[in-house]
Amino acid sequence: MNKIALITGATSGIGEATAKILAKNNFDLIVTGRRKERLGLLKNNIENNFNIKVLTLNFDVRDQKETENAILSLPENWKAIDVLINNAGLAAGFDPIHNGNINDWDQMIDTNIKGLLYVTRVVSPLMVNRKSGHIINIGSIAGKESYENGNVYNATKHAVEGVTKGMRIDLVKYNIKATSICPGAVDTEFSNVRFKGDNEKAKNVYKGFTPLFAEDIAEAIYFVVSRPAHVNINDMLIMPTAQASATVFNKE
Ligand code: NDP
Ligand code: 8X3
Repeated sequence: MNKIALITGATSGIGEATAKILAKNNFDLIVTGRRKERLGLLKNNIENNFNIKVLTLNFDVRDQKETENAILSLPENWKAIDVLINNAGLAAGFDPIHNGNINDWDQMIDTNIKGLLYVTRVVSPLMVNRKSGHIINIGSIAGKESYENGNVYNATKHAVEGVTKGMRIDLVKYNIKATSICPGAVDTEFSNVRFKGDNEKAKNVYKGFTPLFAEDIAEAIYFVVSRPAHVNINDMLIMPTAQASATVFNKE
């Protein structure tokens, strides 16, 4: 029987690349996100290329009821989720704290912290019942250090670090693994979202050096989920070779 992975934020970037690499390695998938059309395209693409099954769940992780209802609506056999990848997240804005946009703050806190918790609150009891599971939270270099204008995004990713440690402690007695994967700069839609569609600004972020690509992180996630049962990777910090810290780059 195939293992089952639920990936939040599978409509682009790291989540989408992870769906593809797990499909290639015989995981059945539950892929989620707000953009329903993209979920349908991803399902078709994966099912046409790999011999596995894909279910799509279309919900906004910021809505607790919608999140709970969507996951609890899964057919019983799909509730045996082996791997949960809490990937949905974003940065919104890039302002100093005294000019911060409150809506941006709310969106980041509601998605990156509360959304991750809402999903985990529904999926983790299913894992506890089966005394088996693996929760992977996508943190960031932004959760290891703060940088200028990163303030609230930094705070949300520091929270992901904290809660991953807490999950590991609470769930160890149920044989459940918890891992945080913390990338540096990855060229996805992340910066287009942060800069609200200003694609020139977004492109600039990755100019003059080779950033990570979504597939690099997906490969790391597959490595982590494919360790033997007695091995857990607690934390993985993955950087572009040309990025030494949140702000120090070797740019041309
Ligand atoms: P993308 O913007 O390409 O992907 C973000 C994903 O999150 C999308 O699939 C989006 O789906 C989903 N998402 C955002 N908000 C919500 C929401 N409210 N409800 C449901 N899904 C949501 O960026 P990345 O792939 O780069 O980002 C993935 C994760 O990696 C994020 O947590 C990010 O913070 C983290 N990260 C990114 C880095 C980078 O440099 N790119 C570095 C370190 C960490 P949809 O819009 O369809 O809902
Ligand atoms: C995304 C990486 O450095 O842009 O988490 O915050 S960074």
